[in-house]
Amino acid sequence: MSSTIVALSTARGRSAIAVIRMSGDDAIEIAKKIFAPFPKQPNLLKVGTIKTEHFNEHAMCVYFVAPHSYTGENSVEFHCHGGTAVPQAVIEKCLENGAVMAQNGEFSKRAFINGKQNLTNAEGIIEMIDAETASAAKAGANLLENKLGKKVIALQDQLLDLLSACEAALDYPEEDLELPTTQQVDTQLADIEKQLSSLISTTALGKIAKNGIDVAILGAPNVGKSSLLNALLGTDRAIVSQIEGTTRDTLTESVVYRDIKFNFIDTAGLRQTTDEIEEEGIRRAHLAAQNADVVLFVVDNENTPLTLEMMPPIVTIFNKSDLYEVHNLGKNQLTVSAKYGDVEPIKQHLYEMFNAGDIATSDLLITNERHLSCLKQAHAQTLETLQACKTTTLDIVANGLKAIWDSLGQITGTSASEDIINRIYSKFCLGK
Ligand SMILES: Nc1nc2c(ncn2[C@@H]2O[C@H](COP(=O)(O)OP(=O)(O)OP(=O)(O)O)[C@@H](O)[C@H]2O)c(=O)[nH]1
Ligand SMILES: [Mg+2]
Repeated sequence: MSSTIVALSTARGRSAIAVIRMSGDDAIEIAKKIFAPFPKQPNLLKVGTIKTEHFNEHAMCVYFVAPHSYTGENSVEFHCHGGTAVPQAVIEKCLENGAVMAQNGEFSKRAFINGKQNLTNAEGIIEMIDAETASAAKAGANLLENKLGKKVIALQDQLLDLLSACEAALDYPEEDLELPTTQQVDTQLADIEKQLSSLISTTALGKIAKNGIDVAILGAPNVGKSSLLNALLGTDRAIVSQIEGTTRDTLTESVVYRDIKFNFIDTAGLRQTTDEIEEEGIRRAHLAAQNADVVLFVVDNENTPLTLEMMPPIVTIFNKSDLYEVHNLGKNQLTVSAKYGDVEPIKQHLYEMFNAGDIATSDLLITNERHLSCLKQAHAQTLETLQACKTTTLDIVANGLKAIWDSLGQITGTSASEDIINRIYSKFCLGK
């Protein structure tokens, strides 16, 4: 017996319509008490009235009978006027008649419990809701369409075949079953290892699809870093002046270029200083550079020594190209005029540098930390088991196979703990 939950499924605030969702054993009975005339059939939206304490709300109602609903339970949706007061009054009516307020993600969690979705589907929904670019939405849609789930299940099937062959031979030695040789296990496992590492290797592109590319803009004072940020964004975002040391705080703004989000970080000019605030700004500039995917090192003449020692790759930008000419541009060096020229070539360069074009053609990218850590664990166990194939007996190998199977199962949820499941669904908004 499941309680009947209710929540507003559309965003709060002023809007044309609001959708209120109710799910649970009594959802249809409760709806019948408050909405008339109640639809005669499921799955059809009908116009009617909800009598609330202070007013009559002209709304629409549709109901779904278990298991044919999003949650797999009896469910009802009211499509009423938007805003704050009307949806609130409708929710009150549901509560008065026995429903309880839903927790964040409770509808989706029930869908999981009722076998309507697996964990990667749920995470795909979250990624789609959060997506700011088409690439990010596509990565979410792939999860929702169960592309990763199917891949994981295929790998698990392969493991299960191996495991059952090992176990049958181990458990029923008297049957004289043909024992798979460790050599056979070895070949198949090597194939699984290859598939896992190729999945893991999509993470770099996955991160770009989901979060974009973090680009820190560094350089000496006055070389035109803030001018460059403004030009890249196409807006007058940062203060620009001929006074050295204008920018103190780091300043991050994003722009979408060919479906990829670029997160540009303007920073304080690098120089020796005794000014405490400026010093802090410079410390933050270095930090931004360390955490970025790439640094644009801006200079404003041809003779600046490139003395930047940092981790991420560096693209040197010879700015103020209207004032001088650069002879012999090297690899990862570009010349632009932030003030007078076109800075699109920088975006183009970064786009190509990170192979962002491959995102559109790739079928499956790992975009989720949790999936990555399960895959890495499975991969490490595969390597260990491969080693065991060479040095130990079949029963130890079988244990290894089980461990890999379990790690993969955590991705889709077949072997995930209650904690993990709760954590995933709590990320949902209310009403989802
Ligand atoms: N001629 C020319 N001047 C530029 C160009 N880009 C920037 N400037 C000028 O250079 C000066 C410094 O520009 P900013 O963008 O404030 O430089 P910054 O690197 O952010 O400086 P700080 O914040 O002090 O570190 C301003 O007077 C800009 O107008 C350019 O392409 N050509
Ligand atoms: Mg500046």
